[in-house]
Amino acid sequence: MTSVDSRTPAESAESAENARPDQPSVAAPWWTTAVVYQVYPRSFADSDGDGVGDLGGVRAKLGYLAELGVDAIWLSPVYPSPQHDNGYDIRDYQDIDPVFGSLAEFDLLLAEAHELGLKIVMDLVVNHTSDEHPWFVESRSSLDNPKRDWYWWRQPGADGAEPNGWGSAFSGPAWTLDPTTDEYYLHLFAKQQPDLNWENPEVRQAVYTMMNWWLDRGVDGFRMDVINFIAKQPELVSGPQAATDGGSPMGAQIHDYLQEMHRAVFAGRTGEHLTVGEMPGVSIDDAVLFTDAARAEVDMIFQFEHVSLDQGAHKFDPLPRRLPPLKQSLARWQDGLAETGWNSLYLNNHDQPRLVSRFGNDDEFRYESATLWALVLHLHRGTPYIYQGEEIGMTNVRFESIEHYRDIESLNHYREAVEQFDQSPASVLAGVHAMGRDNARTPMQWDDSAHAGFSTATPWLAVNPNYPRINVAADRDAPRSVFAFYQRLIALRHADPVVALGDFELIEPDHEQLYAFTRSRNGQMLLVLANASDEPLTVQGEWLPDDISGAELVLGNYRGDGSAALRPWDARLYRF
Ligand code: TEU
Repeated sequence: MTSVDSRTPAESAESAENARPDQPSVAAPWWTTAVVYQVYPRSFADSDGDGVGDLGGVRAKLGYLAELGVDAIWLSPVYPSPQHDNGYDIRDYQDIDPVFGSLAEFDLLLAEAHELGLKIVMDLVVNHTSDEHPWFVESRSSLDNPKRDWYWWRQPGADGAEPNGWGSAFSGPAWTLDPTTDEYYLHLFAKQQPDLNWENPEVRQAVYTMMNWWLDRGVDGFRMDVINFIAKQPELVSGPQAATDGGSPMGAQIHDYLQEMHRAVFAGRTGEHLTVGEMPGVSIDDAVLFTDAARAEVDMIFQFEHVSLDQGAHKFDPLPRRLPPLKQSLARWQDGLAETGWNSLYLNNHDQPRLVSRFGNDDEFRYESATLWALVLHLHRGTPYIYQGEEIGMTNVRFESIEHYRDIESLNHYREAVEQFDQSPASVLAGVHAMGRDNARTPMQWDDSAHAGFSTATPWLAVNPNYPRINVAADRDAPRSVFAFYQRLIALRHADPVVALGDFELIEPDHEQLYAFTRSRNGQMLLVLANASDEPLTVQGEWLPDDISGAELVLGNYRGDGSAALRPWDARLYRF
């Protein structure tokens, strides 16, 4: 977040480069050359031997992250929480859950990270609280409690039914009847995650006060959980049986709320902050508004289009994956935010299956396909996010029974599908194997010792059984190291303005195997050629520069013989 400069990254950089010595120059925002690493603390490193990762574990691994070369760490929630949704259900916004450590330890982490030049970005979960948050405890206690209106309460519909037909993201209705007052409250996620009523100005002020408290403590920004849902569509909360089921709950006031938040929290601050809003279901046009620097809302958003393409009628019923829709989708977002706004770039996070299993070949070509997707993603224009374990090519897990899973979304889905809809347990489990969030949440694989070096105790979620083969120590010793490849990509973004800011152009959008694009700026051009398939591929086309054989191969995932034919999952970056 830069409150002093309201020009687009492109405009700022342009003027910085063209500036004569006698003119003041303004650099592009710091995050145009930055790479962010997401830590999911539960699963990262356990320092006190209770089987759950913690802040001590993050502190112990700061050197590892500095060596990787990232600029900032996004920390998934570490606040006090009953942990129904692994901390995305917060009981107290201004403390640290004892399972993760203490505020004093958080301050140490922050100081040590800053010492190493690493920023810390907190997870801001303010669409909902835990049902154990004192605000909700008060709100539910009586119809005339002063905090009643801090949440969405509605009277039962006809025959005592839910106020409307909206469903929760974690199965079942989005409304739960509270016996204390015989009214329903709204929860877009689990019933232990009641939605805050942002129409109430007291709620908004309480959140801004809390955000300022963290920034004053020294944190460097916020990743904002489902932030576009804080504004609700009117029919969601006051309509009859909603005809909007399956649509987005986002309401039009969202821009007002984000601008107000910016004024109340960021406007007066100097220094380098980051705001990234997680926003399921938004369009490119929406994104331009959210990330237009002149509007002062957020720096960038996480959009979901490219990770929804393989979802059929239901998330757990994946469709066959094809390359053209994926690259065309990402290219549309590149084009849409080229002039105004900024993209964030991700294929993985704590909610998504592992990229090498989803989009690559996690068996025969694990190294090649992990590095192919790394190269492709990091050469797009935007701020790349790396999710823990991605940098060593960690894969999905296939536990043989639902008992081994912990994620509330998968468990609720399994119960509903098997018990209510009579689906076969084996087929439901297959969906969880492919799409379940625990794929991303198995403990970080540090080495081949017991529990993968994550903990000395039995971990809260079992380690992926492939850890003796796939782990940080083995990857770093290997001649072909995924980690080393990420290091080079990160260094490249820091050093090369074409990578950070160059124009993007997709080539051969309909090709089923080839992922090719150029980046260009000030007469320089980079070309990415990638074969996203198990079969060799001969690249042809009028667009292929004549002088390719003489071009500099900046980075590739095979030892180069300079041949024109791309081997399986061959990925190359050329400079002209
Ligand atoms: O996720 C919001 C979201 O829309 C989805 O990605 C969600 O995780 C689900 O998988 C939909 O199928 C955010 C957090 O990232 C997620 O971990 C939380 O569970 C959720 O919000 C509620 O806070």
